[in-house]
Amino acid sequence: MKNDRQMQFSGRLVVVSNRVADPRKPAAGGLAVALGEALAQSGGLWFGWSGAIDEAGAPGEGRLQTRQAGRVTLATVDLARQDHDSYYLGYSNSVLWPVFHCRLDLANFETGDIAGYRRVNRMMARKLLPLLRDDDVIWIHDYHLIPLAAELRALGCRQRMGFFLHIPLPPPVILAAIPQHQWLMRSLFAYDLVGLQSEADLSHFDRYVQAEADAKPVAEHQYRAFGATVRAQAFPIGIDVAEFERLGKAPEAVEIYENMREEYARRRLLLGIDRLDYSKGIPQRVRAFRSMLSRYPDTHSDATLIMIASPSRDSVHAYADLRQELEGLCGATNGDYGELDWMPVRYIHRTVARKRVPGLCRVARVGLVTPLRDGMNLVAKEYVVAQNPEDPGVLVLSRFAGAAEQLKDALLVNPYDTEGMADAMYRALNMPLEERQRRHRALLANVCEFDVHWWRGRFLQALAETNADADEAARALIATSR
Ligand code: GDG
Repeated sequence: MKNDRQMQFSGRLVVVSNRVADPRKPAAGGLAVALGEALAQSGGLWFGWSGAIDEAGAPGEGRLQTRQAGRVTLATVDLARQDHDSYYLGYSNSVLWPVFHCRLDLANFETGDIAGYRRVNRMMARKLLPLLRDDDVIWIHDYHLIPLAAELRALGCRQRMGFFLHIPLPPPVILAAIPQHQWLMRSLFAYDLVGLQSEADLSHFDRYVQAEADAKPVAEHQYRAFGATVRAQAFPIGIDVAEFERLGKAPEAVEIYENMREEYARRRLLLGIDRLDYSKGIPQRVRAFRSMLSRYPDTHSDATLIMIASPSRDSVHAYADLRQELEGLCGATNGDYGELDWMPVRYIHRTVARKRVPGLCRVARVGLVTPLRDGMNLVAKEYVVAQNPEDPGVLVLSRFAGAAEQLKDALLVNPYDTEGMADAMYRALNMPLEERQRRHRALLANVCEFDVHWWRGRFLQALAETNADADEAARALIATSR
């Protein structure tokens, strides 16, 4: 809980994110726990979509429900079917997600879903407004809610507001492909602070606002445009190391570790755990694994790739295509290389229980985190923490994950380079103990220092230091002049 002492807010913290989790439930995961802790300390409010779809609901309307979880109030709204389809499946996940991950080929610009995105952000602002107090500090998360601060300012909100983008910010030339890019980026000037995952993202922000918005730098990474000033900064997100270590010592994690070790006693395991998403580079990983089998015959009857790809956004078209492609690749690899007693690829399209994740990571000789593009990637950090320091596995990490800026002692790979990645897998499988230990020590030190508490403390500290009052009038102006 480093840095909490530095927080300078007297008021409540209000967190807004697309989904709201009960921070007291262990299944909520590290991020929910960390945000929940911050909320519990100051007393706070967590606001977002309930996850429910109201089939009979009118577009732009949402039923508000509140309940108490300790000192934290959880406030959620349901979404009307049309709002869910256009705001969530449509603009958020079929425009912003692909473009921000540099997949213009998968973006669907022609549906008119922007109207639903605006409508839901406006509705969220209306529902949140009566719950706010004057001295609240508001922390809004992720691409679903970029214009929320502007909507709140239009309703007269003067509170300090920060935004954190969990996914990458693409280079200006890619961002500019979004027909509404200027409106979206102008919305960011309604915040006091914009947090990004990596220095690369920050440099994209700097370049965009200067080239496309004619923003004038007033200090380092602080810009004036549209009559307002905003500060941007990189805050690489971390994991809750202590929580993950605790999970790793629990009976479920120990049991899966021991079962797997026994079952695969004669094999060496490579592991991938991802949501089934085209940004995660999953087919590219199977192709590289296959290339390793073809070029290094000593891996036959030995190297085994376990790929857990949990279902995600099934009703978006591009995800169904990905699933089909992956099933074909895994089947072909097993068909071509498998033996009666050895399946090279174990592909599981289900969510494994969170309690089992540390045990799985620990048993794998190689952790494969090879996204084509990723804001950060928490699996990379979880894999490091799960290892036995005496006999650690090797992290193979894509240079295009935000985590690569911090985890330089991983084997960094280019996921588009099939042979290069195959060589890295082979090198990882055969890395001498001393080198594995050295790399692991350095990685672990980094993951422990920059954990989720560091991230949260750093962001809130920077938000507390912004000059919140200076531009209120101007921000209200841009919010209403849309
Ligand atoms: C976004 C950004 C950024 C995965 N499969 C299973 C499972 N998981 C858990 C992992 C990890 C989490 O889900 C995934 O986190 P990531 O960071 O990899 O990815 P996104 O969901 O895409 O998250 C990303 C993150 O926001 C935070 O800012 O790092 O770049 O895209 O904790 O362990 N958990 C369980 N079963 C699974 O099958 N229980």
